[in-house]
Amino acid sequence: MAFELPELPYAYEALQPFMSKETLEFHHDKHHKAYVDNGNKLAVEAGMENLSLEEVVKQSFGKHAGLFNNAAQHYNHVHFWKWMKQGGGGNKLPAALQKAIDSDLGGYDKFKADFIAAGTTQFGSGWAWLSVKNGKLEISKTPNGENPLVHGATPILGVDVWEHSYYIDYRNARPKYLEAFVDSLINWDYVLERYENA
Ligand code: MN3
Repeated sequence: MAFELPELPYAYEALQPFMSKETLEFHHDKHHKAYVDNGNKLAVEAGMENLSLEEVVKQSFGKHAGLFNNAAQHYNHVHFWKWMKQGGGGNKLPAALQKAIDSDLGGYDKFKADFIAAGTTQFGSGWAWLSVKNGKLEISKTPNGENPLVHGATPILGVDVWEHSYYIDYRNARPKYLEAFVDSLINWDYVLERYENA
């Protein structure tokens, strides 16, 4: 089925001052749209236009680099918009998530430090992730559009560390962007929904 650019689930101004209207206009309207348009063309060329998005991501990995890059980035961004909300972030987590982070990742403070470190140490473009693998939470990082789906895990939270995600608002200060994402933007309700369905 054809990929479609979803509407943002909030107004372009909603995430200010942590993520500006200008960043969301470029990031959603230009970057994400390009992944959708290119992905649709390349899916037809690869004969994968009738597969679900997840199947395109998994089946193109390592085989069709152009299609994989665009389809995976479409998948990543569909969820990235929903992983943020106005008034989000911080350490008031839904109980089930708090429990899993305590038992699998050593508590919220360690989760926060390790998640930010994953994003900070991803050299060049990529993503930092919180995923469920074999029933347990894990933190990881991936280059470019790659995501945990192709490593047998289900991503329940991800943060985009491509420069287009933070350069307008934070210039080169990627750690400050990651700190703001964790403290003020994460939509823990959507993380919980992904966790319960993982
Ligand atoms: Mn992006």
